[in-house]
Amino acid sequence: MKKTHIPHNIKFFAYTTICSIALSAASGAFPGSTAGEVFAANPVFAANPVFDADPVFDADPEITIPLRFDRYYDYAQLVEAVHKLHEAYPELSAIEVVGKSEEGREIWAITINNPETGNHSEKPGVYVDGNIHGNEIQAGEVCLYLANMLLTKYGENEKITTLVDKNAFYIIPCVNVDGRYHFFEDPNTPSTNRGLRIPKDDDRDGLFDEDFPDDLDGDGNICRMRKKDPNGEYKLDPDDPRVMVRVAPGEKGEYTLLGQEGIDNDGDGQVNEDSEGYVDPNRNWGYNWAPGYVQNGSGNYPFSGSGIRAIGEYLLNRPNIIMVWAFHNSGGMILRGPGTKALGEFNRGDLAVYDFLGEHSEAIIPGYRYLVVWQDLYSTYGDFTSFTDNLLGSYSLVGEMFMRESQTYGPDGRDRGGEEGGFFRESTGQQKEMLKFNDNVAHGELYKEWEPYDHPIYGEIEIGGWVKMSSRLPHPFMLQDEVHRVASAVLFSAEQTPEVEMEVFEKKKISGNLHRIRIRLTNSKAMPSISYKTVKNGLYPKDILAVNGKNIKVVAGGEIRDRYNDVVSYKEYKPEIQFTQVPGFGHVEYEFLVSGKGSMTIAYHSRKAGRKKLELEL
Ligand SMILES: [Ca+2]
Ligand SMILES: [Ca+2]
Ligand SMILES: [Ca+2]
Ligand SMILES: [Ca+2]
Ligand SMILES: [Zn+2]
Repeated sequence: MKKTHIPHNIKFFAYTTICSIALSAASGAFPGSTAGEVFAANPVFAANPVFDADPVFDADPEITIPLRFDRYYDYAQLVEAVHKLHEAYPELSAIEVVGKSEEGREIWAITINNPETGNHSEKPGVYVDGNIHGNEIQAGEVCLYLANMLLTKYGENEKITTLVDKNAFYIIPCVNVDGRYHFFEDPNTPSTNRGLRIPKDDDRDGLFDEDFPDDLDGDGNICRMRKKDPNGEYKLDPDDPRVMVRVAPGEKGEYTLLGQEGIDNDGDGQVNEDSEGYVDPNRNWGYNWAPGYVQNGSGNYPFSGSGIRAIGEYLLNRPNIIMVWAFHNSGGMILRGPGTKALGEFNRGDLAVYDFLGEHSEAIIPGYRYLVVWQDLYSTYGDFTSFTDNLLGSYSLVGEMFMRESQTYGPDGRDRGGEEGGFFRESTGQQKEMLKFNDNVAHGELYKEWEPYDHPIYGEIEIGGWVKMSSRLPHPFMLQDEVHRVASAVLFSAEQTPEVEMEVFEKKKISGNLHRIRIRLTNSKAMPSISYKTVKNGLYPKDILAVNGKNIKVVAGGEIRDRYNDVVSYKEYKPEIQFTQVPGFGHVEYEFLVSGKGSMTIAYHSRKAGRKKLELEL
């Protein structure tokens, strides 16, 4: 199979984030709403000046449960949606502020768990987040969708009810809250406003973030500039003059492309050379971190992002988390680590789990491909899932949501263009298909027609191209389908978190008051009770199987290697405590030789696979 490289965060974007200069035209789009009153009456919102200052919020429609997924929620609406979910299902959910961003916005988490079946910290934890890159907003919607599905279908759908009873779900719909806020509020391209709001002097002139792209025509988008030029390298496509085609060698050109919409704000002779940031929040984690000269955008030191640090602590305080999902856009990929080749491949046991989850995810979300980060894309240092794989001991997957191919115009939804094009340098064939989609399905909402503009440096130019809500985001009419399937892959992984049952399969009197007790721990799901990597690195103690009782003494105990030939590897000291791992779709067996009379307790205690207890009378 030919590998297509579809990076969502290639270096190119490191220099294309932009700054806030004007509010989008969305303000005032929904007059007559009562959302403002709801908002003001809520002390949580009222206490936060960020909300009070948001003029867009007051004009938007009221958010109701079940949530709608035919629209995108801006930052304030996303936070309100989290509150509304909790208010509608207070018994199954808890919400909290995990930390604050550079600009003081709150990062909210919602925990979904049925406390009647146990404390969240004693259940296999499934952590899901999204929108660590500010522009990747559907990654927030899929988190809201998952939370909405778990809560609204609890008691209605048997599978979902079982999962909410079995697991603890920790969901942070928006990691990069400043990024999401600015993506909605400011003019952007589909790929800008990714990073953290930590000022950075990209062009090393001593000034920070002094020249970002500018929304010259005031339409809320950063599009592209082109200028008529008989010596230019481009001409217009004869079928569709919106498409620019590179001229053949020796052929006369018609146009020069001038990059993103903008002017030379600081008069240094360069246009758009130092925009907002750039610290990439997905390169700022404290495992396999590397400085900027190795990993662009990594920040000055690991966890320099205040929200990133807060989420790191949040995770380490929840060692029961065994499954992690982080959502991004785009490309239609399910990615696993390792982030760099030097980290080494996962061992066989963990690989089997990843492959099982990855292959089922591919089936649940047709078109998505299960890939390995360093091998199929590029090396990433200090990325989130390297941290969770290695320091949280979880199985971790990244979902790159949305395939642009499905926005093309044609029966197979695939690129039918001639030449090969990368993700952001589409073939002209693909461009034309996407424009037909824009014209006939999205009714012109995704593409800004080229229009003349008088530029202070370039003179008579044209501005046009794909708008910010295009390209990496499904059109709202496609959103529900996308988030439902992707959330279903999360549900599948939750189903595969360990489910350990404990039984006494033999209780035999050997002599006098000496008994032989044999115990079996069976795991009916794909994930082991603790990952193989965790065991190998000694990240946590293994699971504990402990026997005790007032009037009993454990004389010997150990794992049964061969039940038929009575091969047991006895533990030399403290035989009443055994350390174990229960493999996925497998079991382990232990033998205890116990003297004495009366009752005894057998307890299994796993950080990630829950707890079990049995009482036995001798
Ligand atoms: Ca600068
Ligand atoms: Ca900068
Ligand atoms: Ca514009
Ligand atoms: Ca400049
Ligand atoms: Zn991303």
